Amino acid sequence: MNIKDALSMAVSVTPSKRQQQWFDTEFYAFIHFGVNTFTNQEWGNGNEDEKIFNPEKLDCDQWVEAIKSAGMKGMVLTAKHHDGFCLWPSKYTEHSVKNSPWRGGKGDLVAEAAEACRKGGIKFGIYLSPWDRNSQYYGTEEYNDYYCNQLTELLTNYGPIFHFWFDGACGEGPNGKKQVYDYDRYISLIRKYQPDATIFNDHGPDVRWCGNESGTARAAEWSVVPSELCFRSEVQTGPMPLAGDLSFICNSDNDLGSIGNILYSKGLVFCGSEIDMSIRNGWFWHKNEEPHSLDRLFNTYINSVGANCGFILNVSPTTDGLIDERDIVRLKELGDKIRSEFGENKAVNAEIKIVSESENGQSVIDIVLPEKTKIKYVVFQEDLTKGQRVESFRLYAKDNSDQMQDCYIGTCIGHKKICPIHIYAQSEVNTDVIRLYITASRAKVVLRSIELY
Ligand code: FUL
Repeated sequence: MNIKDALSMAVSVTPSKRQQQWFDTEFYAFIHFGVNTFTNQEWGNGNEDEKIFNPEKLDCDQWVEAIKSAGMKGMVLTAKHHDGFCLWPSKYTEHSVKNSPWRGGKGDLVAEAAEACRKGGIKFGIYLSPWDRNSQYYGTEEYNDYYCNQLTELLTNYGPIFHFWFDGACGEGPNGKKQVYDYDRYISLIRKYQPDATIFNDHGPDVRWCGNESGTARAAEWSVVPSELCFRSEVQTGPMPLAGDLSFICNSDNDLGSIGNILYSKGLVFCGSEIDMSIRNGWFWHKNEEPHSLDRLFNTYINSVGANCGFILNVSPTTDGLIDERDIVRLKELGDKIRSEFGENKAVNAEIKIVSESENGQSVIDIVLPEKTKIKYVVFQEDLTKGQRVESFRLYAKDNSDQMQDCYIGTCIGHKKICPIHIYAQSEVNTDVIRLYITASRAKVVLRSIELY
């Protein structure tokens, strides 16, 4: 097989409908809430008294308003964290809201959160920790039944779930044993009851972990990656021409989907990367922590949503059951900043001119504006139904002396690439022509959109 055929094979790997929907959701919230909120811990040990859980002013509509003010389009709730405490009155354990004073033991927080999302017009998702430090079954085969029973309750009683989050953490349970998780069973239950939900896990099937919790995407974040990394995803093609040993590959590596890796893979999968980060240091609320700066959050947005990743930003309700006022302010600032930076697409009346195009993937495209316009960002999307193609590109802008000046060098594009331009040490240019050089592409480039802001 020659290199061209191998690259066409890589390009034939495309997202499923649910993966495309997930990519289009782009930015959504994580909510970490549970007994840890009341013990001021990050990881509960599983023997917390249910009576400590009493968020007296709980108001999920307030959460949804705050989430929407940041421009987020969904919410994923920790229905159960590692401590095993369930935010819904599960039939299968006593360790839940039903034994807490909250709503007189009659409350169901999953139901309230799902309803608030539905009312507020955002999507609802679930996190159910496989690691459970409370369950007596943990470490035995019976635990997989227990987990599947809980999963079934969550998948069948709370309406549509857009995203399901499997935490990779696997520690010891109350009897000192570790559990072998039956992921095949868990995944088939989700497919059965919620076929449109994407499933996140370190190794796929639909969405993979970006490899850190600090909000950092790779320089080139490919969605087409070796099945050796995402071994829970559906293999779409392979073996690749140099198929060999990729057993070293791991999700904290800096390089996953480069040609240097994929040519050696036994098979390729489509699995997008998700950036998970909390608005503060902790995942749960701690009174003494402050939200990250607006700059840090906005940059993370640019380097996640704008770097071919999804962005799940965690917000943690307080012991009252409300989002902290400090976070409310920061979320709104973030939303305002995103709305003002990306408010008006200046390319709507632009002419797109193909200057040159070659079969080997290289091409030159001019974006010609009717008049000189101030531009800060160039935003591209590839048409992923045709596979992820672009390896590298450069941007030039015509300056005041009609010279083409380089203003950005990029790697892959994928679902979305936001390019903040830099020219003469400025982050804005007054121009009427932006030129895109596709310097390397796995096949002829197919863009879904070109926008200027
Ligand atoms: C990790 C967990 O251990 C943290 O507590 C948190 O839930 C984070 C999102 O995932 O693996």
